[in-house]
Amino acid sequence: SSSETLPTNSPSASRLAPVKEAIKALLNQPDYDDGSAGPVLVRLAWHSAGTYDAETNTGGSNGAGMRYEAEGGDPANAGLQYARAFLEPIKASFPWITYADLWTLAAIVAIREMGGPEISWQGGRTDFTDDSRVPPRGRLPDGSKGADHLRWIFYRMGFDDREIVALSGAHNLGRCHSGRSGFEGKWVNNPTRFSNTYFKLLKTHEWKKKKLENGLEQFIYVDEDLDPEEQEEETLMMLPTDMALLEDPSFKKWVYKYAEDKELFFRDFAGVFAKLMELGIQRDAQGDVINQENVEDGYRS
Ligand code: CCH
Repeated sequence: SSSETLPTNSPSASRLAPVKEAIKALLNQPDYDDGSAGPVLVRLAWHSAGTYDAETNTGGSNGAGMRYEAEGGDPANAGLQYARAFLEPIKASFPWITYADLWTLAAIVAIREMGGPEISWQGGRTDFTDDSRVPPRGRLPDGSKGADHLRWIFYRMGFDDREIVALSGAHNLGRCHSGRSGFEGKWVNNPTRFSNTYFKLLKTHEWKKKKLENGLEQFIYVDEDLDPEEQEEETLMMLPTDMALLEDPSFKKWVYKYAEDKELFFRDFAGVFAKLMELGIQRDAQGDVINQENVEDGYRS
């Protein structure tokens, strides 16, 4: 039976199936951004996990601390309230699933639905019941910085250079919003389709530095062959941290490989995103989560 192959505090496949269907059904959001909730759901999961600090074993995808102001109100998490709001009806329909599991599962379902790889996922996360274990602010990356900053942030989580570049490929999805991060625009023309286009564009286009009205600097590409109106619509962007992947030889190598080999990128991304979703979670030999409290009884059925 499934109880022999699945961790006992992770929801069973049959229990998860309708939750996954419900996530798929909410992705199409004609009035939101580029018509999909997918990209912002992926960012929610990433920011929920990307607070991990390996040395102190704090932060990570357990707890769903962004429900509390201490974490949710971090300017780095601006806009992620939309992602959480998209998922509220699902939480209401399936109250047995924890927020921490729902947020990570939603990203995995969304990536697959947007044409990305199948990513393995295990449940069993619990939700904090107060904000006492919410990680300190300042652990998420700052887009205006360079390669040293990327290493500082991602080495802290336990990732290496190849993994940093693979993870950055998530910027195939979604966009920057001037009212959230202060940056503006999308990385690729079809930002709701998961692919390696981000790496191809990073490698081939000529990116020009542009100072925004708010003082932030980003890089843009304008197709000079288009008429002015189309140029406005089709302007693409890169963050300084995205450009840092080109400037640093050990990062650049992987940008070029992923630009040329979509399958390699998909394989690496699937592995590294699964690893990201597991940050801060300890499991025993059976895959049971061992460092969580309050696992609901429902998870054991
Ligand atoms: Fe990112 N990201 N990200 N990012 N990100 C932004 C948007 C998305 C950085 C900065 C930004 C990852 C890594 C980094 C997504 C996934 C990932 C924005 C715009 C900034 C700024 C936010 C806004 O204005 O709404 C920096 C710096 C790094 C350093 O490496 C990683 C890793 C992932 C996932 C694996 C996704 C998806 C978005 C689009 C969100 C949306 O709302 O469309």
